[in-house]
Amino acid sequence: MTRLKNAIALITGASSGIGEACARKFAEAGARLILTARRKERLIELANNIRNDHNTDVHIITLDVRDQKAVETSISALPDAWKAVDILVNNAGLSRGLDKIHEGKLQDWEEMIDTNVKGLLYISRAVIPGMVERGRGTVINIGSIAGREVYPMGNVYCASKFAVDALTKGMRLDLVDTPVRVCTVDPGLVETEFSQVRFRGDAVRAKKAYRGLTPLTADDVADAVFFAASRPPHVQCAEILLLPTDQASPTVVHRTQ
Ligand code: NDP
Ligand code: 8X3
Repeated sequence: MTRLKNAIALITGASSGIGEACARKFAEAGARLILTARRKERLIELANNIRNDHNTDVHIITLDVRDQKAVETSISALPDAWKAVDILVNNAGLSRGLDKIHEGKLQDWEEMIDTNVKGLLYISRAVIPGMVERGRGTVINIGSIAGREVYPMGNVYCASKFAVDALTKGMRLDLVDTPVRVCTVDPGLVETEFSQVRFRGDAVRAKKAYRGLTPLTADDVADAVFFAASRPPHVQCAEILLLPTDQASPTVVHRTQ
């Protein structure tokens, strides 16, 4: 898609799942990529693959989005050729545990809120001013069906995604008098490392989340993100709710076994 040729896309959480799929999708369209996550080796491998497959520029930043100082420093220290970020995909995020509210672990709560809410804010605060100054930009936040409807034991993860929804709406209101557009892509069940992270490496429990149904793939979500990013400048694709055909709500899911 020529509209994104040479556009600079900054993707958080690019070392896996939806972020990685977005990186490949944008690279196919000739975008230049700034890829961030904590796992440096994964970013290096992905960047090398993308450079080979798509002959496009990739810049990596090893970054924990919870570290406000590191976020600020690494964005302000971007080389001149990489400063003009056109597309920000706020994707880095995670869930920890699935516990009743009175049994939840404080450390899990802190990690989800610090990553999904505060991390997204830190990155946005560092990147959006440049978009406003340059008079162009697209922010795509990865929300969730969990940010539209709470499910049992989803409590704090759902709250963090409700917060993402509020921030998306707040950004759109505050940026309405600028050319910067703000979108949310809210997926249902997507088979990535998400459930393995949620259940701390318990592969059997993680696999059960997708038992007897056909979940979305990370590529399905990347297609939606790409659609939002590639609309003409006057079109703001405000919200995309993307569900597997087997899913009607967080709790109403058709399973064959
Ligand atoms: P993955 O676990 O596969 O990917 C998560 C990504 O986030 C990784 O690249 C990880 O990189 C990064 N990340 C996590 N914590 C941090 C941190 N502190 N600093 C920087 N990067 C971080 O899961 P998904 O691809 O599924 O998740 C991506 C987003 O999609 C999340 O926001 C999630 O909430 C959302 N989502 C997922 C759904 C699903 O069913 N899978 C459905 C709806 C929404 P690293 O560990 O290297 O730092
Ligand atoms: C991830 C979707 O339903 O597993 O945001 O919480 S769900």
